[in-house]
Amino acid sequence: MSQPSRASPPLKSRLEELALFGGAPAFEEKLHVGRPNIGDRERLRERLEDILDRRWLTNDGPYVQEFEREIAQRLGVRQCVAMCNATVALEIAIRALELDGEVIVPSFTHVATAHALQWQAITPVFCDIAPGTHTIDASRVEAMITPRTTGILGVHVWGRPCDVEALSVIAERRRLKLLFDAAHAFGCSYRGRMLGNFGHAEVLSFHATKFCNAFEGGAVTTNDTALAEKMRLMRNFGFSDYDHVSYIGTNGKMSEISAAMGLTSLESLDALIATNLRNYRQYVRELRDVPGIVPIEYDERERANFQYVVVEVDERSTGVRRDEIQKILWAENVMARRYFYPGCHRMEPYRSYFPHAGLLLPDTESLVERVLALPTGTAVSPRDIDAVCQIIRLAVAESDALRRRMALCAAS
Ligand code: T4K
Repeated sequence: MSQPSRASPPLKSRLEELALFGGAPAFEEKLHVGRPNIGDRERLRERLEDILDRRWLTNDGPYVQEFEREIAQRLGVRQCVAMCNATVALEIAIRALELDGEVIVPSFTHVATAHALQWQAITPVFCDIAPGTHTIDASRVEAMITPRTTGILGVHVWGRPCDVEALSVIAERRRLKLLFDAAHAFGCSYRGRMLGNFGHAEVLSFHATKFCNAFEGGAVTTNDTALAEKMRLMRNFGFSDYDHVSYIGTNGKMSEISAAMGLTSLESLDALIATNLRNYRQYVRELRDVPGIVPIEYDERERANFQYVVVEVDERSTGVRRDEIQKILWAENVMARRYFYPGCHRMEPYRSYFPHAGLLLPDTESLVERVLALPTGTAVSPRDIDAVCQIIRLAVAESDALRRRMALCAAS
């Protein structure tokens, strides 16, 4: 796998050196949170030649079928239905499960989760998160159920599993469908079993920025074979045979080139996870003693892909706000991200539909002000991480002087 061959970024030790105050940016090029991991280029080229030779470019081609078999086998799940991306995969799973009316979903997620419901005129009912987990608070789900509720859509944010057991119990007792957005969670487990096996179905993403990418791609996994068959038809306009349509459908097909990239990524999976883990551990080590900067933890008993390095910024201890740290980092070309600010409920159309939703989402509203995702993946070197952490350390150590300078800059 390709490693960056850039010059080492400087380690800054004085406020004057920060780019925000006139210093040269630590990075000449933007350091992104999730640049695509590129696997074995030669294997990808070979597969591309195969595709061209076969002249079979999409529509359930041989590489798509191989990709589906590989995913299903790795997850120990009966069925994997590959799709063009996770958003369409969510939409198809939602329709195949016949969700309707209202579905309970966290607001702390990518807006794709809520949109996949609203796109089909289903109302997303936003539930708060359990603060330490960043995932939907199962103990608050029941209070959100109304006669119109047909399902629960949990999200395994950062690849850390939701409280699957509690949600399954509620779904069963209240006769609701249970779907998981596992866009972040390929390669992660819950109580030793791979995510992708739970609820009625789970949805994976293989987008370019995901640690295992297919350029664009997604999949629905399920142990329900009839449901999988229905989704296979739905992703192909509902065609069950030439000239015969069984369901309303769409075009959710994965192309052969995406499957080729997906298969190539899968061959590097262990190395990708090892790189993510190395990066995560370095961040944890280097930020351990910085007051108020708290990296999220991954349960050591579970399998994880470590594709996100996320810190919570506690302003009371850092003396500097999350947004100020982000501003400093962006000036250095470190494109740290505030995922999932400001929460789906504060994005359109939801903020207009439910202007008071935030009243029921205190932990989400607090979390969106604190999280910051930091660059990781194979495009980020240990020296890059050194430089990023040094900038954060400097900002916190000099927080008073920093804020004074920032205020002066804003005033001038
Ligand atoms: N559910 C959840 C919980 C999700 O997080 C997501 C997507 C979905 C559903 C929907 O999955 P898909 O339909 O996409 O399969 C990125 C991804 O685009 C998005 O897929 C992902 N979640 C989200 C967490 O991260 P952004 O807002 O960061 O923007 P984007 O894609 O421009 O990428 C970030 C940075 O990476 C860019 O600033 C530049 C760099 N980049 C990006 C691409 C695409 C590259 O260097 N090369 C590239 O090819 O959303």
